[in-house]
Amino acid sequence: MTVGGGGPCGPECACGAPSRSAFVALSPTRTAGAAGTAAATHPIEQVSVPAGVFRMGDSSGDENPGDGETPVHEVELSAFEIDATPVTNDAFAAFVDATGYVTEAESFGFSAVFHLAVAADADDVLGRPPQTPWWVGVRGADWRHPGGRHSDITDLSDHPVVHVSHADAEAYCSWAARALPTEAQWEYAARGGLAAQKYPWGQAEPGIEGWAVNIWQGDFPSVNTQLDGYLTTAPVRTFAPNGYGLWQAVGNVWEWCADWFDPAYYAASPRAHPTGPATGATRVLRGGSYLCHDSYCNRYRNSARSHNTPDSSMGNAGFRTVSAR
Ligand SMILES: [Ca+2]
Ligand SMILES: [Cu+2]
Repeated sequence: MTVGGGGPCGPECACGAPSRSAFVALSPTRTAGAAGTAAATHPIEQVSVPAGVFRMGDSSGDENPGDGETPVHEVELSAFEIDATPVTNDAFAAFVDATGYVTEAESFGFSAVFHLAVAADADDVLGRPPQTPWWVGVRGADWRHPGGRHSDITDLSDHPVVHVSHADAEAYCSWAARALPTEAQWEYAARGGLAAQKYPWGQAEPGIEGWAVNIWQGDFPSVNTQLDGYLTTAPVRTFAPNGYGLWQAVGNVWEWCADWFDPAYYAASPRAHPTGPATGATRVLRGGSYLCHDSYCNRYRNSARSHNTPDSSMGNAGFRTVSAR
């Protein structure tokens, strides 16, 4: 279900933030970023996903109109290694310490923060896009300051890094000699060896037997009862891993994939090793986030898709990596 759903819609229909351009009229001038090079150690545990064939897409009838979760189609993949968890703040700090990399949120001077997570002075609040007033453009929000200037990551070292753009994620991957997963790799890994199931753990709805995923409980976007324990991000090893050893493939934070987004892609996707459309305007995001709620954004499912421009960043999106192709 989507608010005002029923037709094709952009990322504003999902719980991802609006694209950076929605805030840009309100933003200061961008300053140049910089990246050096240094020998990398990718400090995230990896798990093996065996070669195989799976049925990609939504077979449960939960597809969001316009997201392109169908047709279900067979995909064949070679074996690969994928991070057991999203890249953490600690891991991203190692990358930044080694290279001096400046993220896009830092160079643009702002990022998108969920309204209940803002920790900034009023004059750092750039405004709220009218379609999604729960997203606030906050000057000074970046990966080290997830709520704005008055926040930090002192107690969040094992939380997923957020406020990283697709370009930032690719820069990390270059340093780490890794790659972003293709969308097909991501979904195959999220399924954890189970066929045609809605969630990484199977078909059971979250909350039936305890909360197994960090999403939203209560009335979105104002009242979060936090039955799962978390208003925003949770440590990356919260709850339980799936059959391949991936933690929190769904919920917690959206994860950037390598592919360009096209809702029509599945109808023409090659069977072997699909890598997405040749070009596009937005990049794929997978897995949903702590803002997903059945009444608003049910994208905490294996097959759910979202997307945003490669320069966009927000407090509920990060990434995990795979072995370089
Ligand atoms: Ca939660
Ligand atoms: Cu969502």
